[in-house]
Amino acid sequence: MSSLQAVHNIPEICARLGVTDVVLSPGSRCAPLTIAFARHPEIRVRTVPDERAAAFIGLGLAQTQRRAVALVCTSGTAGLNYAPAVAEAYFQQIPLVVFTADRPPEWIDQLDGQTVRQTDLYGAHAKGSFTFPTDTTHSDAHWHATRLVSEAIGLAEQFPAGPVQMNVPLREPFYPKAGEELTFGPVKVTRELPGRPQLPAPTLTELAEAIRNTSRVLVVAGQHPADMDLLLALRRFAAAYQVPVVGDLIANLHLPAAPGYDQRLRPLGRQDVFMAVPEPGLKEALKPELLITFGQSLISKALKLYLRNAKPAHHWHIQPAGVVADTFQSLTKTIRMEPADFFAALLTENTRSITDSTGGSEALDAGSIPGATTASQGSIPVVPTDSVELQGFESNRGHAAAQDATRVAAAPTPTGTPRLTWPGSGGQLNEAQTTTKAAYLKPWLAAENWATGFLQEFMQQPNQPFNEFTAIYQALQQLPDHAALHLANSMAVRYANILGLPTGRNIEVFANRGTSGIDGCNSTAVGSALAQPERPVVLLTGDVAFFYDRNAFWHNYPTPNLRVILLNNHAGGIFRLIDGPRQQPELEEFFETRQLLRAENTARDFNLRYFAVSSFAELESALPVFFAPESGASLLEITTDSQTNAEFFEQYRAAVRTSFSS
Ligand SMILES: Cc1ncc(C[n+]2csc(CCOP(=O)(O)OP(=O)(O)O)c2C)c(N)n1
Repeated sequence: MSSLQAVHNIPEICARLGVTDVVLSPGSRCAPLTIAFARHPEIRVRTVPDERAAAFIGLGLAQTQRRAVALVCTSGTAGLNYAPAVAEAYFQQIPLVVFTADRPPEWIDQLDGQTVRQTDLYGAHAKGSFTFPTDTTHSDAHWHATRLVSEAIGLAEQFPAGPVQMNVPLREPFYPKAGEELTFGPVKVTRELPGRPQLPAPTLTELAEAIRNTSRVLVVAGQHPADMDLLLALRRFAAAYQVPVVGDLIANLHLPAAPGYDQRLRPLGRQDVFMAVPEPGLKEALKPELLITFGQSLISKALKLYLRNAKPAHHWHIQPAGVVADTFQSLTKTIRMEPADFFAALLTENTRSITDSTGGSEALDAGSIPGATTASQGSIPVVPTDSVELQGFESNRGHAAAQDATRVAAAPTPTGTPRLTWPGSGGQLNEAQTTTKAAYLKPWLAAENWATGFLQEFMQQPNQPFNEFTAIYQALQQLPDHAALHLANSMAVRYANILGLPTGRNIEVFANRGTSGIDGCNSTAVGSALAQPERPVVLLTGDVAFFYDRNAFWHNYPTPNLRVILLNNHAGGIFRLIDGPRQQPELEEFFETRQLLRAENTARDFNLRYFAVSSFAELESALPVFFAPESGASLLEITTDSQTNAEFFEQYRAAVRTSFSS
């Protein structure tokens, strides 16, 4: 088989294995790949000239589609420009199959043009690196070539998903001769059928027993894509075992778990606020004995440091495969399951022990509840969603004990006896267990309530100077339902994690927190917008991150659903907000890198509808028009002063301290 035909088979294998999208960047050496992908009837091809932007756009597509996206570039530095997105994909576990065209091996290091050393180009930041055979005339070489493409896609998608490189050395001619027919004929593919690991029943029983018998059990979620099975299982688990669950915004635990599901059962998310309270009594009351985690990184530095210092006696991390980080230096067990399966399995286990003791069974067919099915579970205990309630959020009864124990007393918030109740499946815990669990749950719920009330009051105070923290608060309140919210590094994602989202909205949150780079935030959001044209995609970004990645918009694909909110304080404002750089004389020139750019020209260049605001009144009138579907791809530039932002944020931090202790 000719080399050109072997390359022509690549998109056919991709299509057979479910890859639907490829992002190409132009070049000569990659021409056979470009032509093959461009001509394939089942693959959507887009071309983006800047490879760094192209790779992040591919990442945004793959993140949304939750399947591998292919990238194609020419030889030389083109592939090196993929590196930031490849690293992000590696740490955020997003499947990318990266085809880098190359010179044939005999021409490497021979002073030929556009040549670098492309074998294993991404080193430790790719899950694997393959070399496509240069000569495919022998039938074994043909078999090898097709096999490798299947393997690369399988490896990229296998948990933990990630980027895989396929280096493709190509000899001239790159273009089919007149009359030469290249076909998308039948190809042999090898399909991966992923499994979901399970623990043996006695092990699950032991773990459930340990959770029941430990008074202070805390669940903390790191970055995790939205997963309805997980949300439902986790909320039921929390109710059944009476444990607090804490998640950063990027853990996506704030989403409604199922249509009509009671929002009061949502996990806690205001940890950035209450963990900043310098109150030893509160910190003591929140200390876990057993910490259960899943997902990837945390945004909340305060929570991370707290848990590191707290040194829980036991830390279990739930992750089906791959390297597990000992983030809190306390790791004692790695649980090789999908988090959704783990929490669902413990509910089954939990019910089994109740059933054993009461002789009755509460288990129903999980399939009858929206969102309740998981691939592996049989039946789980369920109750009608509208009968689930979280007592204590509404009433004011019995708060005195919590006040004494934790000094959450000062909280101007709804109070009461915090107890998660789940009519119909109560009684899993015996009385003593219920009492100790409630005593630990109480300060967590009270702290969350306090923080929620505090934020509401603080953010709505009159006579504020125009500042980005409050501007973001106002913008978040008006996000369209069902939006995909992309949060750029670094203050955008941090501010949003403090503020949270309005309750009951179906807003999925994304951020490049694998490597926390500012270099591809626009492009990732563009990829997300291209992947789901029917859904509003909103990017919240700072000015340095925005101007860094302007080439995200340099292509010919419309994104009418994209809304970019640019917080322009003419500087890397974060450096004025964090201790260290803000005290140094080098702050303005070397950390903030003050710049005078405005986005109006960028908006004009890339055909984005442009809105500019520099007061609360302007913001208020711009937001509804900006978010309106008919506005099309739009950019809202919110101009603030970084000094004012820093002062206002400092006021907020001081208020967190003083409001709590007053
Ligand atoms: C590729 C990359 N270079 C540098 C950094 C370090 N860095 C983190 S935040 C930041 C400034 C971001 O400024 P801006 O986009 O205005 O947002 P904000 O200051 O509000 O966070 C920089 C340079 C990074 N995270 N990634």
